[in-house]
Amino acid sequence: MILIGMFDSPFVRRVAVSMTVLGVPFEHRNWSTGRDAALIRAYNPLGRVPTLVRDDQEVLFESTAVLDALDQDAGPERALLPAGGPERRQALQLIALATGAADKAVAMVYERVYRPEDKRHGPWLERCAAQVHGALAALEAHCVDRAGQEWLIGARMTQADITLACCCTFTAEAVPFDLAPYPALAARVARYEALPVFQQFHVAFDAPAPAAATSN
Ligand SMILES: N[C@@H](CCC(=O)N[C@@H](CS)C(=O)NCC(=O)O)C(=O)O
Repeated sequence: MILIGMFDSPFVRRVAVSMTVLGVPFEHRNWSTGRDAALIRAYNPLGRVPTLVRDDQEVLFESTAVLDALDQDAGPERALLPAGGPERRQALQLIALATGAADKAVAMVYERVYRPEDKRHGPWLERCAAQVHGALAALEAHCVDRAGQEWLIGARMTQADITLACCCTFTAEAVPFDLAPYPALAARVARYEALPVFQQFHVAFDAPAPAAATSN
């Protein structure tokens, strides 16, 4: 399989970590949504990452859809998203909070990268920041509830843990947001980030090139 996208994207990174946890080997194309937009569009009409080219050349995009396919391949015993019931609902809600925070962080980065400085819209940036803080506070509450438990849900690592680390680290590093006001969340993210599988795919945030440089 070929995974397209840079690991400073929380969405690409959660796929890379998940593939590694599931033991799925992949080739990596370190393509930027800025300078390599045309290359990415050849596989994904949206020009977004992650994009996964499967061994049979089927192309998947949208990280949730990619992860769903990987879980299907892995089978119900090894799938990273709990199979059903309250655990699945809870995992999906935690994932929604974490990816939602990352989505808003990406929007803030794009406002900075793609809009001229004198045209940036303060109320929009404030709204995004409030939404990120709302999500981080809700994640903090869950981490407080899970104090002393190794994983967010049940007794093994799930997609909620992977997504939490990837999205919170991105949010903290790319905008940046200080996680200190969320100590249980910060401690859990730091503990996950120290694991080899997270270290393997951690790279410094590299903002996409501004619009003027991406017309290729
Ligand atoms: N919901 C999407 C979000 C992916 C996303 O926002 N990717 C960013 C990089 S972090 C991207 O491709 N940006 C380029 C663009 O949207 O134009 C997913 O989970 O795959």
